[in-house]
Amino acid sequence: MKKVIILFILAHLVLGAKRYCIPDIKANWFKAHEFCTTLGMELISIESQAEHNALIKFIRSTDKFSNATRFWIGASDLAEEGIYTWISSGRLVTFTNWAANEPNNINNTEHCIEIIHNIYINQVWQWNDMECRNEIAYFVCESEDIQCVDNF
Ligand SMILES: [Ca+2]
Ligand SMILES: [Ca+2]
Repeated sequence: MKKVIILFILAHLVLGAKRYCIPDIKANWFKAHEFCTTLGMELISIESQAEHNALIKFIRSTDKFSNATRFWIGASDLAEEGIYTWISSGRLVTFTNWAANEPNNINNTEHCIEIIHNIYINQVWQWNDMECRNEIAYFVCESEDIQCVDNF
């Protein structure tokens, strides 16, 4: 089982105590979370501009994912509409990077967060709330040494 999973990992980065992996599969948000957990990791939480910048730099540096435009991150408002928390820690989302007019919770069905790169509107990566069962995004797993205070 583990050997199979390792073959999926095309992108891998170690940043200080933080380790990022992008599996080469698209999945819905729940399966993404499950997959990260299977690796002993978590769906990524992005809790500062520095971490956001590091992630984008990492994505751009990979051959496989440099042209990808959507990745799940580990935030949702599944528990309470409009209240976003990180699945890895349960903590409230404080740093945010919403795209214009997001989160819009279309049809009251969008509860999971993705980072999107809209190359037609701008060149920046921003957040969007999307329907959790949508399977059109890659996802980023992370792990960290919880004894380390300075991650970057
Ligand atoms: Ca929502
Ligand atoms: Ca949305």
